[in-house]
Amino acid sequence: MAFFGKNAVAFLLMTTLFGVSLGAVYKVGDSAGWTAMGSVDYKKWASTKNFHVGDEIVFDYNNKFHNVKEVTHQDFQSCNAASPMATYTTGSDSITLKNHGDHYFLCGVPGHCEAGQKVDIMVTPVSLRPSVVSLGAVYKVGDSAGSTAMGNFDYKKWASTKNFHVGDVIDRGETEQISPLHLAALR
Ligand SMILES: [Cu+2]
Repeated sequence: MAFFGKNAVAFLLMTTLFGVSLGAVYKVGDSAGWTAMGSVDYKKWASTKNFHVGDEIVFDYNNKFHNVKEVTHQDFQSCNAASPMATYTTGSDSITLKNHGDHYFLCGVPGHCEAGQKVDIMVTPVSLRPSVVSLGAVYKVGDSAGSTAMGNFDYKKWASTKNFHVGDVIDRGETEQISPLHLAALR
């Protein structure tokens, strides 16, 4: 019974954490995709978005004519594609945003960056949900029965009455705080 209770709690934690962490997917340039035709103002496009760590951006283009290179700020400014930090060439490149700050992308085909095929993806820190920001609750597994109680305590029912969030503390003899690190470890 006790082991089942722990699993039920872990399962609930995972579903809760995954629910918090689901990232958005943005197609760069929307329906126009990644193009040098001048039909998309990528600066304007990016300015309407609110990128967070864990979000995914997708570059969609014909790879006979374009590519995607992640470059430094300086190379972004000068449209220098000669020393990229990363190069993507599939024509449907999914990139997961892993860090805060600016991520600079341009097309390395001569003339394209100059024609406007460049985008600055600014990733802002994750804004936690109010319920997550609030002081974490402490849940003693099994309440007064404790996690080692044998037999007649319904752990599944106990867990189903709780609403776990990052920052909450699980107490099953030793305490354990739910942190964003758990979240990463669970992925
Ligand atoms: Cu191009």
